[in-house]
Formats: sequence, C-alpha cells, structure tokens
Amino acid sequence: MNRVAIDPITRIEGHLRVEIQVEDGVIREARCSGALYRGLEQILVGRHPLDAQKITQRICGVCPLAHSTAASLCLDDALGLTPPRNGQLLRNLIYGANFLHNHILHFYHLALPDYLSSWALPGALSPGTDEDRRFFREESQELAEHYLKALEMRRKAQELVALFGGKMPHDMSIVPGGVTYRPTLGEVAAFRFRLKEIAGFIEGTYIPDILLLAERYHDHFQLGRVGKLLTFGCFPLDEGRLFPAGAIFDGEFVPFDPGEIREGFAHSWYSGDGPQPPWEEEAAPDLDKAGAYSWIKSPRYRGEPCEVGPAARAAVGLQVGSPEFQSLAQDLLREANASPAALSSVMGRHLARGIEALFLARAMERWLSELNLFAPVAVEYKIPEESGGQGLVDAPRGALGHWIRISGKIIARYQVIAPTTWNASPRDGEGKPGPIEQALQGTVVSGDGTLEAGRIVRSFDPCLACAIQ
Ligand code: NFE
Repeated sequence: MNRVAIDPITRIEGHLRVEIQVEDGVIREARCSGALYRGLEQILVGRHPLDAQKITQRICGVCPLAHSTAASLCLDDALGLTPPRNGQLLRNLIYGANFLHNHILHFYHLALPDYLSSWALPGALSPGTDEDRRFFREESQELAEHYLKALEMRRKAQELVALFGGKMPHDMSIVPGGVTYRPTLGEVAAFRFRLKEIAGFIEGTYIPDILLLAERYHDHFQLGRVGKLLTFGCFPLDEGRLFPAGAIFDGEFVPFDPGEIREGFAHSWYSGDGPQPPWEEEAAPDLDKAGAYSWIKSPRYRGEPCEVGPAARAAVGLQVGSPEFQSLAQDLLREANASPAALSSVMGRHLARGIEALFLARAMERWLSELNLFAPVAVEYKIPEESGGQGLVDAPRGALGHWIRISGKIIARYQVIAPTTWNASPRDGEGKPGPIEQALQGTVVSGDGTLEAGRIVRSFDPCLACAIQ
C-alpha cells in the first residue's frame, strides 16, 4: 500500500489535505482534511441581526454574494419579509454576476491547467507536469489564449457586481427585505453591455472549450463519480427558483425537505459526535479528539453524504426544471455524448457548470429587461424580540444554508453549512465517507495517484474558507 498526502492541494481556495492509499493501481482509501479553523459563527453571537449579512460575506472573497444572499434570505425568514419584485430581480442580478465569475474562474484558471501542456502557460501558471496531455499544439495555444481572455471576463463580471452591489468583493446592496440601491438608467446600460459580452464569451468560447475537453477526455465522465446529489435551488423569484431544489438518490428524484438536514462531527475536531439539526447545533472545538482528522464537519441529508454543486443542479433540473433548461441541458449532454447519470463525474461537473452559466446569463438578460427603475426595491423591517429563520440557497459550489436564532433582539445562535462542508466532509459516525472521499475511492490510477486525485478534487471546486466556520 502506497500512501500519498497532497497537502495542500493547489488551485483551490484554502488549505485542503487529501490523503490517498494506493494498492495495485487503485485508490483504496481516501481522506479529506480541512486544516484551518475559522470561528465566524462564534463571532456573530451577541451581535445585531443585521450584522449577519455583513459579517458572513467575509467568510469568503470568492463567493461573498452567496453568503450575502443566504444571510438575507435567513433574515427575511426571521423578520417575516418578502422583497418586492424589483428587489428580487436586483438580488438575482448581483448574485448571478458572482456566479458567472466563479464558473469562468474555475474552468480556465483552476481546472484547465490540469489538462494543458506545461509550455502552454507562463512559468508560474504552469501545472509543471506533462502527464496525460491530449490536445494538439494549436489547441493548447488557443486554450491558453482563452485562459487570458477569461481573466478579462472575470473582471467584467466583478464590475457587474460593483455596478448594482456597490463594490466587489462584499457587496453593500443586498439586505433583508430587498436591496438598498435602485440603479440609474446609465448603470443598467453599463450592466447590459458587460453582461452581453460575458454571455457571448460563455456561448462562443467557454462552452466549445468544455466540449473539446469532453471529447478528448471522454473517459473522465466515468472518473470521480458519487451516487447521491442534493441542491437547495437558487435565484428565487415569487414564481419559483431558476434552478429548483431537490435530491437525486441513485437516479431517483427526491423532493427537498429542509427538516432532513443534520450535521455530525464524529471525525471532526469538535466535542461530541452529533448528528444534530443545524438550527440547534452545539459543537465546541476539541483538538485532542481521538479519531478526528478534519475541521470540516459532516452534513448529511436523510442520513446520506450528498454531492452538492452544478452536477446536482443539472441532474435535478433535468427532472423538474423548466422545459427551457431541460432542452438546453439535453442538447449539450448530447453534444458531449454523455448521459444525465454521468453528470456526477469529473467531466460532468465541468459540463454542468457550462450549461448553467449559459442558462443563467440568458436569464439575467431577461431579469435586466424586467427591472422597473421607479418601483420600490425593498420593504421595511423591524427586529423582533425573539425569532428564528433559515436561508437556504445554492452557491456556485452547491447547497449553502444559514440558520439564525434571535433572542432579545440580538443573535443568540448562527450556523452555516457551506457547499464544501458537504463535498469535502470526513467520514460520519456510521463510517460513511464524504462525497470527495467517495469520488476518490476505487479510482484506477496510472502512477502514484496524484494526477487523478488532483483532477477529481478540483472538479468539485473546493473552497476551504467556506467549508469551516
Ligand atoms: Ni468560498 Fe462558497 C461557494 C459558499 S463553497 S466559495 O460557491 O458558500 O463552500
């Protein structure tokens, strides 16, 4: 048995240690370990409830809009607020811009170097290995040019957030009850101009590049698969969510019930084992705990480890999403010569991100046209003496939950379960490995396993800043 520890794994956010044990060319056992405790949940206790939206954004600089949105939905719930249509549209436009940024970032700057020859990118950006490279020279050169173009697109997506959200990272607009700012006609035009350019890049460059990758690495639709998928859905409007909520358990659709979420910590550095419902969770750090190997906890849905993220959203969308989404997803799956069951795989995750980026960019163009520059963007609020709430919404990397308890008009408890908490979770009290551990275990490898492990882990786009609170 050959034991390899990748610590830290590069081209992801934060400090993730992945340890694999390889025997006869197969990964027999894998362990994911989050190495940095954060403590943001504790910081919130005793503060004004409105601080939640500002402080939880600081969990992460990559997906702050996800936390801004989840915290605002959580406070909407606790304060009994429904934002007006204009506020809902503006929230979705600001958050959508951050979503598009995340997917372009992941494909070009975090994942693609795993497939490009080392000469294609300037020294510091190069993956430093030439194992299993399958592109022709001209293709590599073109992809490297797209790598640079993608930097420009990311800047424009950040500008979209700043146009309606005040700044990026950490927007100033999304608040309980709606948003604080009604854009001017000039700002709407500036938003439309940039969005059109980004949508054109997604359709004309990003999608064709994913399809090229999928053609050359078609075997990666079999690599890194997980059986159970979960999404909370995202981009809420009165008529429903652009991407609906639900779970897929071994191919079957399961309606979403938030009461089925539990978080355990049997193998995490916290006292006790759980599992507990997140709205009542008590878990104090305990570095001396026997058998623990991660700061990440183990959230489970109906007692099961679930993959969250673009593959889950696409798989659920194919079953209960809008006809427009289903038709786009089916077309692109057909073009990639892949089945819906292959979405939960290294290549399926890349393809699912592309599908939803395109679908979202088109939806954002519609939402922008629907904005009314004279209608209200928020409703008023009053902080209740006692209340509780939850904000469940998908972040780019998957299901994100915020839970609050307000007592005496201040925060008595705040709980966050982020997408990477689900995906990179350690074994639970029943010994069930987390989704990334599952995706790694059983993989046939060519060398010491680091090439396959890197591609599998990165396909989940882990973010450790979010995973541990
Ligand atoms: Ni820090 Fe995040 C997303 C959230 S991942 S990037 O997407 O929430 O755990």
